[in-house]
Amino acid sequence: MPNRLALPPLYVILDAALLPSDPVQFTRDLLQAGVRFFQYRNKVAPARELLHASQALCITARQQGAAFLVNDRPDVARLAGANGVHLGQLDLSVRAAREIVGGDGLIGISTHNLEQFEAAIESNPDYIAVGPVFPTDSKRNPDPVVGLEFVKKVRGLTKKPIVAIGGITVERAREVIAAGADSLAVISDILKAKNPSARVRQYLEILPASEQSAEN
Ligand code: TZP
Ligand code: MG
Repeated sequence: MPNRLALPPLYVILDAALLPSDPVQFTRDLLQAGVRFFQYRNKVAPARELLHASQALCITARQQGAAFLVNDRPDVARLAGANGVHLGQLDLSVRAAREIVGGDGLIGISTHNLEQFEAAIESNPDYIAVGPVFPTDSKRNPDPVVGLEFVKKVRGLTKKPIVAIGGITVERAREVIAAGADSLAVISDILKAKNPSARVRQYLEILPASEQSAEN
């Protein structure tokens, strides 16, 4: 696994359900617009297909110096040469994933309530995601909305980078950062935009330029 990378303020999730017919070109366009952190999320592809797609997108992202994570699957992340993996509550544990992606692999974990957040701190991932912060249509059976108050609350519990996810839009970006998130994970507001690159540029104008180290 390649080196640990800093966690940029915009984290784009390439959700296969919303990607256009040429996902590599789409990724290139977003890289050109300034995205430096990607996750590939594909909830339906068989492992082989998942690996194939991950490899293609990973090469594209990393050629431009961006980080690339695979959702759910540390094995696929490692085989694809990704920077790491994003885990959900039902995926392999952080400890198990660490055995697969190695000490230099980035590991993020999703949390949806205080208990999960506290357990996540103990498991020592590289970042902790919280959400859904707002209602979302991009996840099947989403957990209850946690709201900005939850982001504020958990901000006080750790120095680890916090990624906010769920219903994030350009219009809401400032308040989510103000609540304490280091990075905003976005699917639909960018992937469903008429002009995704322009939408990315809007985020980057608003978001702090400074990067948060993923090693904290
Ligand atoms: N986990 C919590 S909310 C969510 C995931 C994967 C979906 C976020 O998508 P969107 O379209 O940015 O609300
Ligand atoms: Mg998962």
